[in-house]
Amino acid sequence: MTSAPRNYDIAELRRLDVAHHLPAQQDYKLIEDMGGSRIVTHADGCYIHDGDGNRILDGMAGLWCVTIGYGRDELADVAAEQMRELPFYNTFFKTVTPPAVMLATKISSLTNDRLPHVFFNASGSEANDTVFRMVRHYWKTKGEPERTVFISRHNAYHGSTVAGVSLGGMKSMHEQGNLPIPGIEHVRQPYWFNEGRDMDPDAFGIACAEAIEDKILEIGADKVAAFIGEPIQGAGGVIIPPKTYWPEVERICRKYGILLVCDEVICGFGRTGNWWGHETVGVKPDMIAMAKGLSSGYLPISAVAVSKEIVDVLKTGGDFVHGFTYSGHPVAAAVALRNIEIIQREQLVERTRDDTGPYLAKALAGLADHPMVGEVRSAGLIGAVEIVADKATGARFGGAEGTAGPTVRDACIANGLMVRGIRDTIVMCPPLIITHQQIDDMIAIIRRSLDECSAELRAGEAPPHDDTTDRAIS
Ligand code: PXG
Repeated sequence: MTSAPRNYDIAELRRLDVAHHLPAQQDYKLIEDMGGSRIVTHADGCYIHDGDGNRILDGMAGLWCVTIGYGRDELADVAAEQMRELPFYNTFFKTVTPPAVMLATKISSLTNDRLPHVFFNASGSEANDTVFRMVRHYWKTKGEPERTVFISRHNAYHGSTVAGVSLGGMKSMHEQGNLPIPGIEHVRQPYWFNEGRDMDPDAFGIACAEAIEDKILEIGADKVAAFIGEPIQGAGGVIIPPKTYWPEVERICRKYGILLVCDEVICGFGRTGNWWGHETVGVKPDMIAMAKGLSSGYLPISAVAVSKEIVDVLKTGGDFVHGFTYSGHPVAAAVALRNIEIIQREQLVERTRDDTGPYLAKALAGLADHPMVGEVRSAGLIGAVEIVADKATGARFGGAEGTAGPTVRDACIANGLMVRGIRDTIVMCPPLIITHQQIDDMIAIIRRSLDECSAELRAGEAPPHDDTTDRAIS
């Protein structure tokens, strides 16, 4: 149950928002010109409510995270209980709390104990910072200190900290703050619709994997520490690689003895119809980063799960001097644990795999005949619609990759659906509790919004850019 909305003074909150609050990844001047951000006041199930009285179907599960939907009393109760019993204790003083141990054990079991050791942090970015430091420390401890280089992909998203941005491949983020830091190399992304339509998808997948091998040979295999990738790129535009890609990536990593790291921050916890995105794409990583769906966003928590082989080496290296105040936070861990129990109890992974995922794929396929739709794609409950000016050639509005996505996204929001617009793509990632009817509503709103934007897009009006990753073309 969602508590009744409080009697907020929305106009005053918007004024104070402009005066004092700096939002994430935004153009502050744009927010000022808008007179402040939309104030989201409360939410239930798959819907968010704003201060203007709009009820919006949340096709983004918050920010790719509210897997079990909003308004779960059970999680509020668990948090309150844990706060009363023990609101905080750290994992620095040879100490730990029961929820942290139990959650680590649960995460290990979700990997079938293939990745039995778990390190906690508070965000996806911190998880990837942990990956970065742990991998380099591993190789040094193992006696191969030269192995320091990470290979990642253009248009990957791995977070907003210095290591996260650097591992990521968002050009607009690199341009701010002289990033990436040294020792990170980016290779092409497996984005068939944009970069490979002149090739058979399977051959394109192999070619993209070969780019990794070429890069390894260029750097020198003995200097490469790890390859990191999202099984499906989320913020980059829900890029689902051809099925040949990941197995070939794994083969190449194994051939050169390079660690394989999957960033499961979006793909984990059932999103793609399996517990892990790496299962969906068919590889066995040495390390995974997770966040978002770990707690369904109810509290900030992230984790890195690590193989026995890596931890055995770390055990020979003394202190690994890495960790955060909130590593293994007991309240966040207790909430995450119960969140996972709910996912299991309600069989949301199986439902995504067998029911709602295929239903979304079918519903999206029904959009494919739209004159402005170049491609639809999905895996489980993550999907994308490519917006094109010319269906036959795939040409974009304005003649080059642009911003049709944010334009159509704005229309979707006005029509009662929250989605993301990334360049010329509409992406969706609804809560895993979404129903068939809500999926139908989502697709109907996207169709209607495409129709409504058709004239504007054909007239070539420049739509506003109001979102950093929307701009991230690299
Ligand atoms: N890895 C992946 C794959 C992510 O999607 C992070 C790491 C970083 O997590 P934190 O918790 O530090 O934000 C993410 C986060 C977007 C968007 O534009 C996506 C994310 C964050 C902000 C915006 O869709 N994903």
